[in-house]
Amino acid sequence: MDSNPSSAETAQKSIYVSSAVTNAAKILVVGHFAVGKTTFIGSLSEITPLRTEEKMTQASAHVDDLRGVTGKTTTTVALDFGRLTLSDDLVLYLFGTPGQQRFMQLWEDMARGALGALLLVDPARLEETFPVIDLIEGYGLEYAIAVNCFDSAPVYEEAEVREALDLLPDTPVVHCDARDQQSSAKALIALVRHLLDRTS
Ligand SMILES: Nc1nc2c(ncn2[C@@H]2O[C@H](COP(=O)(O)OP(=O)(O)O)[C@@H](O)[C@H]2O)c(=O)[nH]1
Ligand SMILES: [Mg+2]
Repeated sequence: MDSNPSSAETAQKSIYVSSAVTNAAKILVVGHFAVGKTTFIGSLSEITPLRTEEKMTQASAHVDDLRGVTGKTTTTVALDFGRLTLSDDLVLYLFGTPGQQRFMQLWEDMARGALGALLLVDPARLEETFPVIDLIEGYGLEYAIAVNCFDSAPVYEEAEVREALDLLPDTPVVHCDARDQQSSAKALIALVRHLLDRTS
């Protein structure tokens, strides 16, 4: 085997999945509108994420609720997709799945074969998380909570989030900044650890 790969080969390494990878897992990144799903996948994906963002217009004013949301000019019209190699033999495929009611059919497809879901939560809009929890539980998916720490949002301790969302004691709750790669990775690792615990 060539132990000295050419620069072209090195450049391609990050585009293609290594041939050593024997395990691939599908993980959903879910949450309500404007909670940071697209941002999260964008900061973690080693490939240019597939995004299906469109500019929001007046026509969507009654569809996507912008109350309490600042600086958002686009909305996801289908899904986000990214990839993250966790170890020599394990790659994660990240599917950002919108929480809005109009995406129910998409959930049907996305949930199939998924190992689990990372549920992003905006501490300023905790109540918007309930319909998404219903969906996750309805599809029987294991999940972990990642509280996305928006600058102006109230800061809740883990126990407060747990109580407000009525979580089971073993559901992991972590705080993250979806714009930050390391912080997002920590949140994803909390989910993966939880999934491993449940399967071992
Ligand atoms: N301050 C802050 N802003 C964020 C964070 N995550 C996302 N945003 C911003 O919040 C808005 C909504 O994020 P987006 O990823 O589009 O949400 P999505 O609808 O769930 O995909 C965008 O303007 C992001 O730049 C975060 O952790 N902190
Ligand atoms: Mg989005």
